[in-house]
Amino acid sequence: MNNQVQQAKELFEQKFGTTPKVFFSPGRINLIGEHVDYNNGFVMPAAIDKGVVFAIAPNNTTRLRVHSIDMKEDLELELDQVAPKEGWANYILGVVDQFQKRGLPIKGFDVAFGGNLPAGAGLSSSAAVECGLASGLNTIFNAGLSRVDIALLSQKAEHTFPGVKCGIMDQFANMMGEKDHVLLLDCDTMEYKALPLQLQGHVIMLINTKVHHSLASGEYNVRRQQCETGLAILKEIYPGTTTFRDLTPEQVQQAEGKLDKDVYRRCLFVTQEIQRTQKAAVLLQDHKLKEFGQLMFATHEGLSKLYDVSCPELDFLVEQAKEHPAIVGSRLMGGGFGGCTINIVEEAQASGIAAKISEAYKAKFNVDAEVYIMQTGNGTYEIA
Ligand code: GAF
Repeated sequence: MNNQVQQAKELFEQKFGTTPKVFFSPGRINLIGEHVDYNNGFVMPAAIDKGVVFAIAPNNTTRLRVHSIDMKEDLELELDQVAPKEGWANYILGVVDQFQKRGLPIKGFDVAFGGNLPAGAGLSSSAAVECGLASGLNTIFNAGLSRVDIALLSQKAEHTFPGVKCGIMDQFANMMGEKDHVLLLDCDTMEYKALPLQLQGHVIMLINTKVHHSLASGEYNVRRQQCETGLAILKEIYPGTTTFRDLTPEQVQQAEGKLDKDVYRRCLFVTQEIQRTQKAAVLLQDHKLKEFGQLMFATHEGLSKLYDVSCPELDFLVEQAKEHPAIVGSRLMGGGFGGCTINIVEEAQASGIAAKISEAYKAKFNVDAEVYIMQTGNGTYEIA
């Protein structure tokens, strides 16, 4: 990351001629609890040590000037001209729009940003851009936002400009992450515990299918809508229900005839995944990694067969993982439709297994999968 920091600073100084403040904003992984953050469930993400670096300073004008180091593109406009655009600009402009809508202090500013998160891999580069910028603006204009405020503002920015109705997991992990810990986040109350990540000689290995996932494709929002539709019906059947947390998978099964087929499968998955994540949290704290891994496989099964967010490449990687006893658990991670699987693997076997699975993947899809051993890290911070 030191290279990225140096590069962002230098480019900033070259382009804008002033000295910036610099922020590091991480990507995230998620051990378990998928597609339940927007369903009042529990999730278990961690910030990682890869992410996006922002160099930022006020420019004493009424314009924003942003340089994307990776895209080699500039964005420049008057603050009162902020409106949705295409591509990466939306993640920037959505945050600026939220500052303006909330009446927070904001004036003209300059930014150079870039990072080392593989795009479209499901490591949440979008939340990293949103939270990194929001943290920078918060500091340079003294907006007085807390870390949780920044996460919520960034989530709203994603809803309004890119138009993805995401839950809070990614932005929360980005702001609240702690090195060597996973966060057990209750997405209903926003209470969380940082659990020490003790992997007993295992590592977290991601395998990137290189299938480009695009949450904005609309499928994500469709899932969210199906859950809302299902919950409304289940509330009528089971009076007193306020969220999916109040329902068991058995209750959803009993209501099968009253729900559209896809809506039923989504609701069944959500209630199962909420229970699974609660069990997983106990297992992790009891150091029962093998049992924890079994739940990861079960999550994948549900995401693939009930929630329909997998793809042949992800399913193949999880099937391959089952062939290696040194992999205790494997599943697709994040929104799905591509991106990475997350695997918990015996450290001593990790590189050998990575090579074998990559070879099988190449033989099947003629694509070179990428493998990353992940390290956790801290939530967004200013680099001194
Ligand atoms: C994406 C979303 F941004 C998260 O809020 C979450 O719903 C995740 O998909 C699925 O668990 O990363």
